[in-house]
Amino acid sequence: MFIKKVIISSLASFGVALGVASGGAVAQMNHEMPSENSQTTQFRRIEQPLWVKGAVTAGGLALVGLELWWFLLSKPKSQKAQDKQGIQEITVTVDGGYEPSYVVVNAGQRVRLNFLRRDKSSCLEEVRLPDFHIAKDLPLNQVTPIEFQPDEPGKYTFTCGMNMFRGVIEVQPTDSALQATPTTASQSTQQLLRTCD
Ligand SMILES: [Cu+2]
Repeated sequence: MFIKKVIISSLASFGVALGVASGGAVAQMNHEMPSENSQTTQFRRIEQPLWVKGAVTAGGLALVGLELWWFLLSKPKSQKAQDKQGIQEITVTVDGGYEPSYVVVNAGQRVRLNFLRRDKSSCLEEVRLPDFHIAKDLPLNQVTPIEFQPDEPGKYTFTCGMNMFRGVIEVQPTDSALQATPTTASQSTQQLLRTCD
């Protein structure tokens, strides 16, 4: 949300600067050229066609809408790990980031993340789970399983070796009441977004 604030404040300051500049120009015009004739010859108003004004306005509104969608409505796709013989298993594809980048698991049960690295860049050759003291190299086009057991509910991150790409592991409490609520994932995503403020 920091970026959004920067954009909004830069837009606001641009608007203020524009207002001050045009106000100054009007004052100057009135002061130096009292004659209406010279004013019209030197500062002829160029009337823009209506469709140009409309297109510029529509373009601006579309950009504002896109920005709002990007910062407020786009959510990371969350995916729940599947129980396979007592281990919660999920495949995470590593290709220009992590897919899924938001993994939901249950507390108190072993987790196996199968990292499939498709990205050649050295940036993604290592994956780290600092909360579980895990750092592992991912060979290209291979599945590298990483196992750990999360006992405490909460949100844990996994990142590339340089901390540029990241994903989230949400560990849910094992209470059956919480698990049964289908909205839990999206609610917690919103909570996560709020903590970014
Ligand atoms: Cu990196």
